[in-house]
Amino acid sequence: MDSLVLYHSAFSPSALKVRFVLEERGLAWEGRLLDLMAKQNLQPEYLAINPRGLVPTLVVGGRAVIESAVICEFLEDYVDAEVGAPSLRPSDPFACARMRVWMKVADEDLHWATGPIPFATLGRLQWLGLSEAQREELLAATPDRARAAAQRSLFERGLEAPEIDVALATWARTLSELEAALTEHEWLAGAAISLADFSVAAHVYMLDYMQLNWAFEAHPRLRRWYERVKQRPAFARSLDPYLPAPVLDFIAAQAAAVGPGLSERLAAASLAAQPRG
Ligand SMILES: N[C@@H](CCC(=O)N[C@@H](CS)C(=O)NCC(=O)O)C(=O)O
Repeated sequence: MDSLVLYHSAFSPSALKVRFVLEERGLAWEGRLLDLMAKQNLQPEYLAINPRGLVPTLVVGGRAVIESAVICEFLEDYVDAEVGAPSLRPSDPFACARMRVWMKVADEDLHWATGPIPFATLGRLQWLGLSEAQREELLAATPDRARAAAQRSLFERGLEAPEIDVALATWARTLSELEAALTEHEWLAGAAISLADFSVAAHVYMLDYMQLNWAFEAHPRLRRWYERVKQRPAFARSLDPYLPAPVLDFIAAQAAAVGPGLSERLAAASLAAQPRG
């Protein structure tokens, strides 16, 4: 099998999803870490392999595969069945369809609900250390203009930015959906863990480190599911190497200051949540 090289970053849920899968399958891979707040993802060398300037990218024997969900399914197709741990894609077509729905929820909904919260808190602190000219340069270089506009809003308004209310409303609705799905199966797609669980867990991890504790208190099946995911050896192997103790301590201190308020806002958003229609 060709070498697997993952361009990633410590906190990106999209990158974390792929690290979970590489580790759960027991595949050998090399990492190239990029600093997203410094926009290393927009350097010409990286844009040459991923013109969208986003992480992750998996380079397989010199050929790039982009988009985290596509990378996860690519690995299922590319890796010989006998290599590594069992497949994370169910063979039953209905379970596979459920898996893909959760992967879409992770990419299309949770992706936009996860990023704003750490950006408005931890990322904002990092950007406060830059000059206005440096910040403008980073924003001007961001190819996706909607993403740049959201980053500007989150930098200027922090947790009061409208993107945070949208994020909390999305989380409120999705937490109910997850709790309901977990009444039917132990894992999101069925009786066995699948790409669905890792795709969603990569986002639920943000609720954990930002201390939005209400999410776990009010959704006991989700809490037990997340505990089961955390017990997989792949979970620690995907996170520990990238999170030195001083970084974790810093995040815990910031999260302790904002987590309770965000939890209250999430509980209120849940009362107002409309089912998906
Ligand atoms: N749909 C893409 C999303 C990738 C994405 O948005 N990555 C974020 C980190 S989670 C990123 O690279 N952001 C860079 C930036 O905002 O400049 C995937 O799943 O791979």
